[in-house]
Amino acid sequence: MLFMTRSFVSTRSVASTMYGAVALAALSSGMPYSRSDPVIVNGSLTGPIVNNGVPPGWSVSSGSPDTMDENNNVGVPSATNFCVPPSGASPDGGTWVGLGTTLPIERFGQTVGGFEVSAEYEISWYQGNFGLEVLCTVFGPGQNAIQVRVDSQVVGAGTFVAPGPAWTSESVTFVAASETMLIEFEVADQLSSGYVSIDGISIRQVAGARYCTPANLNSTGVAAVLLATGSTLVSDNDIRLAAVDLPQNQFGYFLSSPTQGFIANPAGSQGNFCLGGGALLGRYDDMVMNSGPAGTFAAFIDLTAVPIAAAPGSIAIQPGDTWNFQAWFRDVPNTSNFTDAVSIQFD
Ligand SMILES: [Ca+2]
Ligand SMILES: [Ca+2]
Repeated sequence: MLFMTRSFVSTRSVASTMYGAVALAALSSGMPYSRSDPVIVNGSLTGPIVNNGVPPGWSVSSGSPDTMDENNNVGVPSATNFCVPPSGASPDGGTWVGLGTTLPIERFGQTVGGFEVSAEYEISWYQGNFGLEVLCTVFGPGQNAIQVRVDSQVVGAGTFVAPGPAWTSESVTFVAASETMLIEFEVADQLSSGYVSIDGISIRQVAGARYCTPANLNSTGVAAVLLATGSTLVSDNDIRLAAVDLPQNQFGYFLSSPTQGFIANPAGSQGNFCLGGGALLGRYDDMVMNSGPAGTFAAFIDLTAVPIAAAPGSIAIQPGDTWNFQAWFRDVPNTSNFTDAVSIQFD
């Protein structure tokens, strides 16, 4: 403790101009001299089962959102009257929040600080449309989704799905307008009768620069996108890649390379390959994923072991390195395609 105190004092006394110089250098080079991620409080939505109540850390904005799980629909103890029972808890686990379209519209949220103005962020969550039995029998099942409001403006919605047992992984992106913003969730189609569940909410800063974009259209009629989020500091080892807007239920994997390239329609693919080849081209083919009903797959990648074609088969990213990422996926009928690509300069 004594050492800590003395060390602190002596560091401060070195020269206050040191700090100014370091800060200026960091600013002028665009380096992340500090990283303050926005922090969602209780993104797991953990709380007691309650009809008309949200978990700690969250506030009701409108109507009566409920805290529930697979054994207690709409926050009513022992109620299991779903349209379609959920397969179980979401990948986040535990309780979640259910939102209905009964008026006034059910909406909840929290004020989140720590945004960097003008930076892009991804809000991600798990979504399930398990409904409420009476809505199914009286009104018929309808497709619905969760939509997100940032400072009251709708910034996007998850995949519209009919009542079913599956949780899907969803996300939207937005650019921060201020350091502190109100993040809220509600049902997207408020004119239909519906009851949709949400769990596992997180916010991450978008990393890297997109190139080779937009990708060629896939069978869904849109171009698939690769989204990298997290920290560009190698020491954080916190980069998550998400391939979105893919066809449903198709296999795919990520690709990596320190160089960029361009090959149109390689091996009969409908897409473009935008990485450099050679010994350092890597395929995450030990991490093959399925796009599922939401048409997306995502994973954290290990910056200490990026796959490469050459021996020994993987390499550790170093500060100062630039690496490029893309995703390949199968598509119908009997073809394949690619997302666009992201280039990340690591610090
Ligand atoms: Ca949860
Ligand atoms: Ca309710």
